[in-house]
Amino acid sequence: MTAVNSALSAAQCEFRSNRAGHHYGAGIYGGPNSTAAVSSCLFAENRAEGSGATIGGGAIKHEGEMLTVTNSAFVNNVGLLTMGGSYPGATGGATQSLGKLVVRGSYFGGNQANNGGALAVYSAATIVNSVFSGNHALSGPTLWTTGYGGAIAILASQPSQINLEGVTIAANTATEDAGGIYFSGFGGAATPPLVENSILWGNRSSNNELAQFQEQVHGPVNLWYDDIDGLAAGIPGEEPPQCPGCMDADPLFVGPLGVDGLVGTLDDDLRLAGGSPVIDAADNSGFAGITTDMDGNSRFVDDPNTADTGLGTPPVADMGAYEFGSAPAAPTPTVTSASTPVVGTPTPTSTATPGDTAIATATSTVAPSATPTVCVGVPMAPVVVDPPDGTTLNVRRVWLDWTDVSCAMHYEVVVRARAIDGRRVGWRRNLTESQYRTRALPPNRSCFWQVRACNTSGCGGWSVWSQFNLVQ
Ligand SMILES: [Ca+2]
Ligand SMILES: [Ca+2]
Ligand SMILES: [Ca+2]
Repeated sequence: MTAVNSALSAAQCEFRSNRAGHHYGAGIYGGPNSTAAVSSCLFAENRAEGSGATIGGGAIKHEGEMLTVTNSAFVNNVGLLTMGGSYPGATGGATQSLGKLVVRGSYFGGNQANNGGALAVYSAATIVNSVFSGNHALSGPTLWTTGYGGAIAILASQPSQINLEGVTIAANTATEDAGGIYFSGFGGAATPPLVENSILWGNRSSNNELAQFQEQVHGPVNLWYDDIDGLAAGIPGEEPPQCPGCMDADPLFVGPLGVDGLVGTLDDDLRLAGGSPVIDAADNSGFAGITTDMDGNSRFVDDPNTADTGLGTPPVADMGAYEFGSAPAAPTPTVTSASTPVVGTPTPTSTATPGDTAIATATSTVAPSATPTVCVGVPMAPVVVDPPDGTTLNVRRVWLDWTDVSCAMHYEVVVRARAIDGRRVGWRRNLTESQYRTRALPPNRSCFWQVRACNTSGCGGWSVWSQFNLVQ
């Protein structure tokens, strides 16, 4: 699919085994003046290969205004330089991003490219609650430097804010430098990225001269409340790495290879096992505006068996993509005498594998039709449906739509201009339907909105912030 001067959105879809030549992404190409929003999609075995100065993005190449990726999975996509010489290497096996990028709740496994096995980032980016497992950066037939950044290569050459929040990066490899995250810094011209509340574990590079720490992350990256393999040993002969609130301890993943015994496939389970040192060890403020983890469960859950070593008012969040012990509230009897079946919210389930969250959003928690719905406590957070995150619209009044939440009696919506802490331009409480049409909003503006569901017990968590852009 290609978008130029337009808004593209794709949901609950699969892009498989596509091929692209020297310039375009094999799955999606977002060209100049476009936005693209992808949600609940699987990208598998797409390849962008050939020769050229900008080749890459096996699944998605993004040169537009905004690319939003939500609850999706990228597996075994490839960006490769096949004939080199004076061309630089292909970057971003899954996604090559030259415009603004937001990734939430997504899985990247087994992708490869010359630089940035999964992701190559050239511009502002926010990556939240996502997993990178078994991606690979491999040297190419070129005079340029290749084999950098097994999971992510940050190649911005000018100031751009790049944040990783609650990200798990494990068992990625690079032939040259930084199996995890590589940041060149371009002579100090680029803004140092922030890697916060994240796990970098077991990433490797074949360059034996590197310290174990540099195999996880290389370059002037700001680190804050992370678990990093080799941090304690640091880089021999250099000052210890600056990493406040950080640790160097096995995060105790449940099953990093999954049942197939292979790294980089959809069944890799990077959830935390009991006793993991990263439980209740994050800085809550880093998750401001984020209410859920990669499974769509609450981001803030206390584990009573773990001392809180993180920062913030309990419950304290965990490092990495998954919150330990977080699950949808278990129902116990009361309320509703529903004679009609009530269908629950199709949020990703807590038992789903990363792949399931990508392709199986239809698996909802459905109450048996003969049984009255039981409700206790506040409702779950709704999931934003429309407009898809990052959409550009040319209307002034916008229809907002979200999933019905079981046990909700009414909804509350907030719309803010320019930023999630910007001026409030819309606010409604006591909405009895799961949709709302705003009043006329300011033109030529980005708006951010979220919604929560309420009942007699109070209001549940807010949905993830969603953005739309108004042109007119
Ligand atoms: Ca596996
Ligand atoms: Ca605790
Ligand atoms: Ca916690």
